[in-house]
Amino acid sequence: MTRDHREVTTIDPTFFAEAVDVVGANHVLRDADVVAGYTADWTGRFTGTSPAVIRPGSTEEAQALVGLCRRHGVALALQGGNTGLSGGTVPLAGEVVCSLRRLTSLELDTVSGQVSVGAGVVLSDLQAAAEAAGWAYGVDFASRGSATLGGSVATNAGGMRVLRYGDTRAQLLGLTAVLGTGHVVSHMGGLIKDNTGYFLPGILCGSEGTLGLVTAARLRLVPRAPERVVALLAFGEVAGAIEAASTLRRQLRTLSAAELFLQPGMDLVRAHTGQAAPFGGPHGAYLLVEASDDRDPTADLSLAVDSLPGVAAVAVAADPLRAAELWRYREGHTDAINHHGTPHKLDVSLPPAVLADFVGRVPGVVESVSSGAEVWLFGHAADGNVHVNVTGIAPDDDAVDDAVFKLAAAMGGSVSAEHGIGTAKRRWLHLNRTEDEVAAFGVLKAALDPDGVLNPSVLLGG
Ligand code: 2HG
Ligand code: ZN
Repeated sequence: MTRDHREVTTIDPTFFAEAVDVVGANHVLRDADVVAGYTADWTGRFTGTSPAVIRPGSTEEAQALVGLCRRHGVALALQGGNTGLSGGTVPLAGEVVCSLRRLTSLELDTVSGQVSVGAGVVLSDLQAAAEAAGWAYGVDFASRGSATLGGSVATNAGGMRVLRYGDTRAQLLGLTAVLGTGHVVSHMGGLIKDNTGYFLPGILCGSEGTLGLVTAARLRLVPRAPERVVALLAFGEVAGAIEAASTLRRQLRTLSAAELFLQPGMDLVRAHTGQAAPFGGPHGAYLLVEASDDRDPTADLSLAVDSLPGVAAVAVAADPLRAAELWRYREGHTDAINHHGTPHKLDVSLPPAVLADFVGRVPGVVESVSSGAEVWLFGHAADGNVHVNVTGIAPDDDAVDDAVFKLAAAMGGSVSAEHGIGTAKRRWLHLNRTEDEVAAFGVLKAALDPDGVLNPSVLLGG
């Protein structure tokens, strides 16, 4: 399905010849079948077209490529692992895809507890390298096996450990990026105290590739917490589960995740994975909690869970295999939903006080605009982030998106908690950002990417 598709401008063939001079013939991919592997998003909701995929192998090559694009008036759609869920990696306006996956350098500094990574390093590879060196990386999310650090930084990726370590921005000490002007900004020294002017990583992180092409990042690591225990708690009501997440944040110092999901999602995941039911009966809500530390946190977790009101059933797993099984009920949602139908991904966040009310109201709001739609609700209970997934509606039917985003904004929430605006949510940016804020975004865009060569379809390109 092609959504919001625009005219593809013709590109002068000398552009491709010059691109070959920059990155080498093996890294200018023009075979239509190969290029097609880069033009759709993971969910299948957004598809674009592109004349080529170009894969720079260094910051210098990326800089030369940006210069080439400016001279030829060619726009780039930047792509890492292509795991984004807001259509932000898709060449909707016929952009040339720029894949950063070749930038896989990884240098650990075990003394400072920091790492320098190329944009193409895959999250799970960083996590494994950090663990092997006696450290850990504080960000984790389900697409860890394909998502890259460049994309993670560009979108300020969140995930399930935000409650403990913060989002990607909170790990970011510096980065290297090629701005749309062609300047390379590189600040990778990793000094913890360094008040020497504008903190450019803070502007580039979360800018979704619209201001600069991130080629590397300097990230902080956190102490390992190798002893883990996971508990799945069942509640009669969503409000009980959300209240419990908040209590555990206060009472369990070792809490490292508090994930919410509901019975329909549990049933869908089980139908997809073949897993057994964790408990006898159906329940109003589930909260998956994890505690981790350098000493076994099972006793602390059990004590904290025992004092929670409204818990209808509990399964505790310290054994890694059983713990992974419990995690699969939650992490299996994205796959199971995609298997069920092409989803609309409405990644919102709400203030804690209204989160349960929002979850309760969403199905009625969706039903009121689309009677055939199915709603799947899950997310990160401790940081107010609900993933409203909706199937059973056409990919380009925005009525449900509109209704859910308006409800979230009216209740004090955000239309994009952690997935970004991408191309999917440009229409609703104004629900969270004032006219002056959007104008300031435009000023930054014009200053740092004056020719509009970087991700022109993303965030502001409505
Ligand atoms: C998660 O929390 C990811 O698992 C994906 O952010 C959410 O599939 C989704 O909507
Ligand atoms: Zn998430």
